Amino acid sequence: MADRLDSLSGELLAAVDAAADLKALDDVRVAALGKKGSLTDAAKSLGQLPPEERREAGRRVNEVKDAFTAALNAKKADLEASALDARLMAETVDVTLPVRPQPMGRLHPVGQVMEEITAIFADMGFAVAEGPDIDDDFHNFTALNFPPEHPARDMHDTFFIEGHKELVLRTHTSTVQIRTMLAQKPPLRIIAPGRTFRCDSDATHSPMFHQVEGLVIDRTTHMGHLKGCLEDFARAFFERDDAPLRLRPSFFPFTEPSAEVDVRCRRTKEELIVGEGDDWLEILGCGMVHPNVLRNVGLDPDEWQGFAFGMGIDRMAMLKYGIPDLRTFFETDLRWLKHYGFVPLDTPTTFAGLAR
Ligand code: 2NL
Repeated sequence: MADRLDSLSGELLAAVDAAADLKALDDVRVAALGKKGSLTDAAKSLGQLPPEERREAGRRVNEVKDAFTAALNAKKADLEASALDARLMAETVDVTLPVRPQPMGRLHPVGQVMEEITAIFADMGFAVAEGPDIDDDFHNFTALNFPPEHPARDMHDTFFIEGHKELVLRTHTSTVQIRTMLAQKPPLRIIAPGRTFRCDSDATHSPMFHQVEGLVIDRTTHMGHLKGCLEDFARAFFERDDAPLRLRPSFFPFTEPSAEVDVRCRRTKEELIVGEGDDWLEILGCGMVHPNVLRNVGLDPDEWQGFAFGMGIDRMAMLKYGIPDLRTFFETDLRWLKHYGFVPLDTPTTFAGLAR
């Protein structure tokens, strides 16, 4: 028995030493300590020994087992370390390589201009508000002082949701300002950028388009604040020291007085220059919030007043970046996007420059 154990010990330790990987090492373990393993067998056969030999042989079996287990664990740690080393070598990343060999993706001009406009008004202290694309008649029309059954509702070429008489695709983002005025106490200073929908489609109209509306409500807000705010905006957006504006009287159900806003410009055969020249270019609509609108959201017009404005983002993008046809915005043509799109990560900020 003693001789058998000595040679078994030698074999086992040699097998541990020879195991090339973790799988082979586990095979060695099972062959020795498994149900039919060689060491398990040796332990079982102790019972057949004469009692006087049994004690010494038992001690020796445990000794061999302990030495084997220790060798097994040491070898296992060794193999695991070299397996990790090998994996780390195989998975090395060259962090000096460029993230992308070529910047492939481009941001759509609509998203870019929306970010630009948002950055400008955020800088002036406006908060950004959002709301649902589908809204009800109250938020889209009634609260905004559109009389019931009034042709102004048709004027908007409204998309109605089939089977839901009260629901429409919002025709302007004013719905968001109504929701904000109902939910928050004035003073308020918000802009609402987003998608809007009207049943109209030609070279200058798309059934889905984008708008930014702005709203300021305070106790003494007046038309001078409105014009000053829009002048600051125009200078920032067109990136000019001066971008003179002209307000022309107009009509919207939700403002009184109402005005259309033009920026000074020069048109040549090839291009449109904003901020100089003798011509005017319409860029947005605005006015003082109608007292009825204030009443409809529970504000006392003798205590609160404010201004509002709205502009089409798609149109602003066409003007600023010289894109001639609105329809191309929504054709998802990758060559067009490569030409008119913007490199990601150059996020517009008023301090680093809006578009680079
Ligand atoms: C345009 C003109 C405008 C507003 C939008 C507004 C919103 C509320 C109350 C009063 Cl909640 N007014 N928005 C005011 C004047 C003009 O948009 O031409 N948009 C493209």
